[in-house]
Amino acid sequence: MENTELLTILSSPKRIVITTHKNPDGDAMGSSLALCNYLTLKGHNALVITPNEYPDFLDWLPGNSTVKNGKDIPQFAKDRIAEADIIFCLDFNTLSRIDQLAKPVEESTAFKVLIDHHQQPQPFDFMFHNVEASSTCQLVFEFIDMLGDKALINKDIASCLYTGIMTDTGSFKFPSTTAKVHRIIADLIEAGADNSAIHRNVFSAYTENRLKLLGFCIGQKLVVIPEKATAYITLTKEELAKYSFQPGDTEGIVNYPLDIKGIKFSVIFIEREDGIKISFRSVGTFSVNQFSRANFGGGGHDNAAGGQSTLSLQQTVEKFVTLLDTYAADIINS
Ligand SMILES: [Mn+2]
Repeated sequence: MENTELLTILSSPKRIVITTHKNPDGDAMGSSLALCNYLTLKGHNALVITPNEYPDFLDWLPGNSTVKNGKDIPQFAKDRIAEADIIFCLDFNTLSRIDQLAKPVEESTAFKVLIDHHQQPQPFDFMFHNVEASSTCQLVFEFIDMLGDKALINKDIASCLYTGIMTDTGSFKFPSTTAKVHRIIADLIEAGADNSAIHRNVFSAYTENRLKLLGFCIGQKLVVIPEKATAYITLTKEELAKYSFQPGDTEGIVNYPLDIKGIKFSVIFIEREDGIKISFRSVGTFSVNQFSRANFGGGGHDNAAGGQSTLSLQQTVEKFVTLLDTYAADIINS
């Protein structure tokens, strides 16, 4: 569909639901709240509904207090989705990523818009999609710009967008951090985003337990396989409980093994009630998106992907270590 048709749809006040992936991260919440703030400014009745809770270090985001957690109030979420004119799906590529919200979204007759940068998205009524984009927040910036409303990006919207670009680029160091990304960031700072405060809000907001959990992972749970340029960490339910695990506490831990010289592939396996949650990271050409799709029912980006396993933690790790024999050459040459 053409942009002009979307412009027509958005030209009168609409009931809008914005949703994002399970276990929302900085890009998921930053993009959702930026878009919500923008659509509200434009006179729409917009609401962000998440599939579940998200970490405390995102609580300061402008508009946070209006967000509804669909897990806490399932009937409300279903009703709002059912009566929506437009549903925006942000930072995910397939409805299975929004858990129990998938069915109501699928059944809704609303006009459905995808704004996302993950690979191989399913079809939507309107797709603003680019796998080259650093983040969904970058795409929301470009989406607002495309609608001719860049001048409406105020401090609140800019702060949300800055947050997601910052977190999805590893603080502006991943290869996706192009000159264009820096120009957008410059625009966001000019629009009022307090970059220094945002970094502290997000990255210097650890609880004592979270910092100690990180220390435990690196000090006692890190397994390094130098001949395969790989390192991994495992966490059991008991270990998480010992450090009073809160959502978000394990976020980013998977990146640390890549700080070891020569390590190109890093994985964390986390035991949850509903199975093993896995995060993959790589540097260079080794695609963890393909690795996860082929072996662990997940996917994402070339250098950052998620996955899962219904085997036990030990069996999952054994499967992984066996697979390394097949992939070692690709990892080492990455
Ligand atoms: Mn993202």
